[in-house]
Amino acid sequence: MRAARLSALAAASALALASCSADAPAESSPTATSDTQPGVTAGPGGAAPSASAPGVTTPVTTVTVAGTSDIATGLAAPWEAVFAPDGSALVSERDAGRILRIDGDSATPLEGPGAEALASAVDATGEAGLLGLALLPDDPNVLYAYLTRGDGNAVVRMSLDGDTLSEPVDVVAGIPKARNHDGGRIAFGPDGFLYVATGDAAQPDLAQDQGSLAGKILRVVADGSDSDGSAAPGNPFGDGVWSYGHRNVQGLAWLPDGTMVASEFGQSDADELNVIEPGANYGWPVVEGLIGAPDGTALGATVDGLTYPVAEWRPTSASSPSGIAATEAGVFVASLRGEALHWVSYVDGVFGEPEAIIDDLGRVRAAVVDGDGALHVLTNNTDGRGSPGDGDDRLVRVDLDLEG
Ligand SMILES: [Ca+2]
Repeated sequence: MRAARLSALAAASALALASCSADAPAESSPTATSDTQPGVTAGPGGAAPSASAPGVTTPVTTVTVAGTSDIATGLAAPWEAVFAPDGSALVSERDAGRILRIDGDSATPLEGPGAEALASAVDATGEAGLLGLALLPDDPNVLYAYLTRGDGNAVVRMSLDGDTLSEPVDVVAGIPKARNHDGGRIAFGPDGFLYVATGDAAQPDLAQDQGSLAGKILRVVADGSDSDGSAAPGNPFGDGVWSYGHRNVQGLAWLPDGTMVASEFGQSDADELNVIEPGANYGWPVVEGLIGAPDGTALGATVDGLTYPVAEWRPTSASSPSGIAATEAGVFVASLRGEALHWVSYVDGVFGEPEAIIDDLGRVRAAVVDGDGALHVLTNNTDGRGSPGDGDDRLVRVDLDLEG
């Protein structure tokens, strides 16, 4: 076994970041812009050595956390972070309907007609609000957002000129909403189409209803044109649906071999990590995890038309998974009630048992990889369900040791 550790430079950098943020109380942190939101501070960011440094031995069989460092603190109910090519991060704040740009030491709210429209339209009750974000891969000045509005959940598109958002245009509207189970993650797949994770809107039978957008993963055209939101070519049913039978999906990612994975909240007995295949039925509300499956059903199997998860957590207090990231090291899962970052190995196409590699950040909402391959997480302790600590909520860089 060969250890593929981060370079000495990376380790030194992580230590420097950690000591710097520890030494810099919020009120004395530099603020680069006059409209930087008080209370939100951004720590040292900038170019960072990759966590997936060349020379990593794959498959990765052991992952440990070498260190963590705050990139931004003082966030209010953050839900998603996406990284722009310039290294800055856009972070959605669920309840305010606000998007912040974290860039070096500054945390600047986006402004303009789009920002005003999001803040006024957002219907943030329970788990609903401004949720997922995605930048168009071919043009990072085009931003997609998933939000709960009066008329349901919707995906909208805006253009981004500096920190100014244009008026939103609907991409997908009419996704059933509820106080809970709103899905909300959006992500571009390696095929260039936009995948949209929805929830069952607390109406479980909608997950099996082919005519409803609830309890689905959708796959739609999103290229910044008038075609946005139309069914992507090759979809299994000729409409926007890619997979169904989901209770509440909030994590979407692709492994380096193209395998699509999604996290899913269970009712109370079993949370799920699923491999997503087009047209597959993931079983809700007929089954939850492997519970209800015929005796002997294996993880990842498809039996009697239902596809079962490749990994489970029992009971749901062990995880309650939201965002996920996938790298050559496997899958990283942000766990809310489980108050952890879980890692699921992926070796020769086989997923391992979930393992908590971070358990001291409280609730974790998102796991994201930046343009250099470095893993980041968003904490989720300020939305009323957690116990906020100093600096919460935070965008945290996670440096990993990988062994294979
Ligand atoms: Ca299922």
